[in-house]
Amino acid sequence: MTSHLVDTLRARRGDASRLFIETADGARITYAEADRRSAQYANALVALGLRPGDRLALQVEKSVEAVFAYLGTVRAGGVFLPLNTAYTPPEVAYFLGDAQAGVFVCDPASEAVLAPIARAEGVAQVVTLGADGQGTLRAAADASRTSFADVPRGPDDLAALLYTSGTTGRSKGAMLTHDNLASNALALVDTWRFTPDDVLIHALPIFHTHGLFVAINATLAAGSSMIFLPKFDPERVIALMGRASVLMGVPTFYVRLLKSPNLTPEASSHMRLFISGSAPLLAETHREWRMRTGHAILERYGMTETGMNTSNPYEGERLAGTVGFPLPGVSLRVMSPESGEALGAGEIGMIEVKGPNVFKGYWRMPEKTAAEFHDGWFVTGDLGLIGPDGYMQIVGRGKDLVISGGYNVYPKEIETEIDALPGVVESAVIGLAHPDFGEGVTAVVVARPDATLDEKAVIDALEGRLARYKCPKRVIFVDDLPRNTMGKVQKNLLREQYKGLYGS
Ligand code: MLC
Ligand code: AMP
Repeated sequence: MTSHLVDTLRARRGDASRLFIETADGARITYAEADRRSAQYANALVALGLRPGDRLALQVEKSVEAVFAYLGTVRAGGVFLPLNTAYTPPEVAYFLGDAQAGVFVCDPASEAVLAPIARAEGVAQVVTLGADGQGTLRAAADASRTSFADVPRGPDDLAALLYTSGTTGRSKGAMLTHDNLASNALALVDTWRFTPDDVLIHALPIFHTHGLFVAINATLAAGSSMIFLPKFDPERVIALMGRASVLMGVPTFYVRLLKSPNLTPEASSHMRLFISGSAPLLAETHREWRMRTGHAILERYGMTETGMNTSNPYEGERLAGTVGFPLPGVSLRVMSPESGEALGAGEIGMIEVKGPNVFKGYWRMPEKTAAEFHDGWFVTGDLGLIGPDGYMQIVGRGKDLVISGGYNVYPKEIETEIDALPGVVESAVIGLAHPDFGEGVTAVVVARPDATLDEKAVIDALEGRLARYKCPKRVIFVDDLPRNTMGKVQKNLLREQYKGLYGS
């Protein structure tokens, strides 16, 4: 047995002297170099004590070294646990403790704050990696051998643990196996017709499924290359289109690109594919993009727990407002919440998924895992329908979730923090249409009559406790929250009442 994911990603790539990554400052890394560098990281991690199955948590800025750390972890048989750089120290402490991470990699600038926290959570080794690619982990890798015998791992062994917040309680770690990632990468390469000649503009963060597995694993599996940008910058992306072929983005990317006068048919004529996902792409954005560039954006649908589930067709019509068809090997059904029966075409219900892409369960949460599976199908929490033509549409969410710029924000987590503030009676957090982020996190707060709270005080109080993107963009004060006869807050009424708040 060898490493299932590593072997799958290598199987079709061909000539190792081909380019894998070009960085923003022009460095060019071949596949052969990536093999050597990831071997050095694997050796360094083993020397640090990482054993097969151990979790390596990492909260670092985007860099090629972080990609090597990902590949090195998997080659060493470890479980990769990337953390959003926006997470605050209390949030990081929870993930490290819950995952029982053996190694934590952080930015050198955060080491003084995070190393004691990590040690208090039982992490044995804390090493660093900065945005410039330097740090103690890098130094250890540089001093290590450039060859490594990949630790044998089978299809069902864990390769990654990705945390996703929940509608109740704390975040859950989604256990992703080697085959979850491998099968999804191959399905995407085939569906999107990736070839070794493709050049992907990589402008997404690499701590979530989209930028890490969809973008990087598909590139590796196809033996193609990517231009690796530290962050999304619309003008830079447009300037690169002349020598790239694919862009993967969240809807906010497309909304911001459309604002540039430099987005023209000529600027985008070298590109063959624009892909959008992680949040709903407005049909209006799809239409506008087609008018401005001549390209139809290909929208797909996925989740942390499942990787990618559906995609609009590469050939054939990419229908605005739909997420297309199940990927090869993946099955979807739409279930009636009342009868629990599968619904027919056009009927709205809960989307459930089955396939090699579906995760193994939530880390150390067997009850939560059991509650989210229904006869072996994973219950997504998304509401949708399958049209008569087979295209799937997502029409809403059965889960209380706001998606802002492609990041998930669970209202319960924000409400808990707001409710704990002095002077707050209760709160309801909702998502309202936002012209840039798709949805804007908005807090509706009932304050005690004697409280002197204002909008800024609430937002400032959340800073340091919650990642910035989770903080409300606006706070509205009300006397009471609307409730139904069961006493449940009627968020739909609040969303209706404040729908124009962000002016879209
Ligand atoms: C940044 N900010 C956000 C935000 N991103 N606020 C709300 N929602 C967001 N998504 C805030 C910051 O906290 C900061 O606030 C201010 O905006 C500027 O920060 P920035 O870092 O300069 O932001 P910017 O670079 O403009 O980032 C916006 C963005 C980024 C859209 C480019 O959020 C992004 O890359 N999103 C992609 C998310 C993603 O990869 N999702 C995939 C999840 S996987 P302040 O107050 O401090 O000034 C998944 C499965 C699937 O969902 O199907 O793919
Ligand atoms: P995450 O937990 O970050 O992986 O987010 C997954 C959720 O993002 C899904 O359950 C959907 O609600 C949403 N999502 C992803 N892609 C799309 C899409 N194309 N359209 C609508 N919602 C999407």
